[in-house]
Amino acid sequence: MSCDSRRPVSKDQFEGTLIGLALGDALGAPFEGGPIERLLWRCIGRTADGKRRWTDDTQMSLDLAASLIANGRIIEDDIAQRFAASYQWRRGYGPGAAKVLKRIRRGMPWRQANRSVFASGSYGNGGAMRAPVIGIYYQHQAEMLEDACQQSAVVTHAHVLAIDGARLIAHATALAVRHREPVQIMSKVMGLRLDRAFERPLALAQQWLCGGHRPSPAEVAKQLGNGISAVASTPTAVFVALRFVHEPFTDMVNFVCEGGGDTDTIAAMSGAIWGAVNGYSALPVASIAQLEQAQMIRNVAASLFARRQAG
Ligand code: AR6
Ligand code: MG
Repeated sequence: MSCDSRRPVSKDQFEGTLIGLALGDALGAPFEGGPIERLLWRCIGRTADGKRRWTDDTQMSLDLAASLIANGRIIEDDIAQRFAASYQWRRGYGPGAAKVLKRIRRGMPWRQANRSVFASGSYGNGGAMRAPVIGIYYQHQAEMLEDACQQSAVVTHAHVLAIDGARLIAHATALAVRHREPVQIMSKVMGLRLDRAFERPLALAQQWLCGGHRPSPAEVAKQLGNGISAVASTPTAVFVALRFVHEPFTDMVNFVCEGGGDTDTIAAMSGAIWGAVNGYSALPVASIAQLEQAQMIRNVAASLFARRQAG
């Protein structure tokens, strides 16, 4: 394996990020939540032709990518309209996010809708799960990346912890594009100024990575979290991605699924980071063949890459 180096971003990495995200989402979805959620997904988790369906994580990432392709930058009103238009209950949106999107669709301004369910806004991981798109698009522009994270999250997730979760995932993805070494990526992540709630899980993740400790899925879930909040899932996703970055993608997803909880979103975020490092060409071909609309997602990634290259 090469040592750390700055690499020009490639189309393969854009495709790896988006397909990695969608694959993690679709492979993790059958394991999310408790018995009722799992039973429901057994009924609706396949397309008519037997492909594995993805959930809101991928849908919102595709909407965000489409908005960037159309506008070249983040325009909150446009993102809000795209998110609302794409909403479908069967994609498994969080309960608060579902209400926000339905209200926007009915005409409520997003600036009102995003605080209409929780006065402080949602602290769920819904803003973070789409943040790899921001990370890869703005990977060389740290200031623009910061603004874009805030703008793309706040439309549905106004809470400071949700926005910081989006910043963590976007920066981790951006760093993954340029560096291959987990310990170096982690040390740069530690330099981000995030809310104090992220300090303990990130410090532990760094300690594990630097010390070569290989925690079990249960230990990761217990110590770093496996929940639907940004704090209880984004450090977990970063740790898992870096722990498995030089190992097979499928092993990483199986690890997340064994840890339980919000498996689809944790696997989506770690899948995107893994894909940013290793590219599309390293992803498992057999799993891609089973993925809903894989070619369409790949095309979106290629268009986003072209938009980025065009400046
Ligand atoms: N106060 C109290 N509870 C809250 C607050 C708050 N400020 N914010 C969030 N919650 P939501 P998401 C709780 O609905 O983040 C899907 O499967 C509340 O119980 O905004 O978009 C996605 O794929 C709320 O319903 O959803 C993700 O995996 C819940 O946190 C996951 O759900 C989630 O916030 C979260 O998606
Ligand atoms: Mg999810």
